[in-house]
Amino acid sequence: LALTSTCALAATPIPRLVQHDGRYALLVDGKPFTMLGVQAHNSSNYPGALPKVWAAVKDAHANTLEIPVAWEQIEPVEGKFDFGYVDTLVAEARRNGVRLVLLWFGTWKNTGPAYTPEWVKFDDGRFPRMLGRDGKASYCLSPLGEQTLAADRKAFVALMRHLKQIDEAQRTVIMVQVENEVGTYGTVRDFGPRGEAAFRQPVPAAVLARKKPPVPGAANGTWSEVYGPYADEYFHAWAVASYIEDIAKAGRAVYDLPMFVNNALRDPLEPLAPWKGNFASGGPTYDVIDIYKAAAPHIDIAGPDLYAPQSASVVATLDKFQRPDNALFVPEMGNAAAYARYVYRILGSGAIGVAPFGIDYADYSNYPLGSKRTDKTMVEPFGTIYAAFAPLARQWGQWALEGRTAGIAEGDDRKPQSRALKDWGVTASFREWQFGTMGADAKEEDYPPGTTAPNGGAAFARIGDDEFIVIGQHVRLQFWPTGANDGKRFMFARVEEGRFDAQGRWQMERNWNGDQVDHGLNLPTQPTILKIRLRTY
Ligand code: N0T
Repeated sequence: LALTSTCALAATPIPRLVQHDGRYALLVDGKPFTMLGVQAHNSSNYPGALPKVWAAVKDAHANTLEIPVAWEQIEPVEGKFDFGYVDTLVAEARRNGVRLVLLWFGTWKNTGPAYTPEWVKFDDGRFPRMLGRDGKASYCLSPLGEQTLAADRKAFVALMRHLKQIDEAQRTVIMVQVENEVGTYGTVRDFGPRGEAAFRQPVPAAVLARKKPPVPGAANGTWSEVYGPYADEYFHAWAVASYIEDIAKAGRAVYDLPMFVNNALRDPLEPLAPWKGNFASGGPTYDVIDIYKAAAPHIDIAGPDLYAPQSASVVATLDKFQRPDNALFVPEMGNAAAYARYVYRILGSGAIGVAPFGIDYADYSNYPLGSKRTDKTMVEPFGTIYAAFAPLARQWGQWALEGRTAGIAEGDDRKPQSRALKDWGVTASFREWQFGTMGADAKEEDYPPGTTAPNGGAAFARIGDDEFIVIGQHVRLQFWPTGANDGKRFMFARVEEGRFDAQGRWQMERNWNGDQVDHGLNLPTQPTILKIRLRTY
């Protein structure tokens, strides 16, 4: 018996990120896994708070819960660790049939030290704060504090060691976020003695090799010589990323789970300019992803937290964070209904996962960042979409890795959008009735109900040369021949509506024809799944 269980243990592969031609999949139990995630509220990381979390996870049809583990709760007294909450969390996640992404709230949570233990928070001598340019102390712990780093690393390693002990056989925990929305508000870097000394050092070769200066500078030398007006921010990004690297590396040496950082964004649409107080300096903003890659090779992904709902901003951010060297992963986005349509865009783009934030029935509303609501009606816009994707979570991850997917979310301009899916194009249009075409002179009251705010979207998977799976809502789709099919005549061979069963097998419910295809494929309010086959003749 002992032998059997040892074998079973060794046979559960550890989660890992794989890459193929610049596209990614998160492997869980050795197979691609699309994370249909939700994140709990910040203060729900206690056993007594979990029932209200699981209820929302269930309504969301999520397969993964992201939830904090706070340094203050695992090491309230220095050197004495308490993993009671972690044990409860992991056991309950298994009972609820979901995976976990743990968020390490250590030295920095939204840049601040609030989740450090009291023995850290109030000992400025041992755990120094940064100094601003004016010499005044910042609220933010310095990334150059050696004792802070050693203490955080020690606690994180203890957590990873404990996870290995309790979870190696089951792999309920699939990823770990190291710190939360790091960087610093109010000062661009640490101007204390350590900061000044480090700032005068030459830029490390690994950084030089990856990060080109936005304005011409010296090929090597000090931060100022190479990066000119960007030197302070880039130096701080390097200091914070190096600190995180040290923690992640030590943690992975003990238990090698994929690890990531999340970012409170800078505006992706305004022209790049040196820091002027408008975002957290030193965080993994899009312009310093190269510095994070150079300084923190044990961090797999820098992910954007989407809290600006404007479609132009969301699209620009997704484009900046999805790179051949950076898997697309959205660790947080607002839980307001306006964000739900972005799930199609994000998963269609081949992201490894996404998680609306604050999906939790604790009586706390995230408005105006998120929804005004705190009940089922807050969860539902995400839950209906996740329910459609859920049986496909494995298959979708495989299709994404193979580059077979695409996604569209209705824009704030309500205009049609097109995508090329190899030899077929598809155009999505919005606010259309299911039959016929609206006149150009349509007034607001002429539009279909439920379309006052943008909420349409569709995700596509090209499962054969002429065959597609589409999941979508509030959208009209029109296919057209392109590439090798360019100029050919074509018809639908088959437009099946149905669903995937729990084993991921297609269950056809009806075949769309006649009115249901003559005016485009009109996906209704509820997320709908089609299996489409086109043919040329
Ligand atoms: C997020 C969450 C939580 C355009 C806010 C968002 C979470 C943290 N921070 O509920 O605190 O732990 O990661 C920052 C949003 C910045 C405002 C952007 C407005």
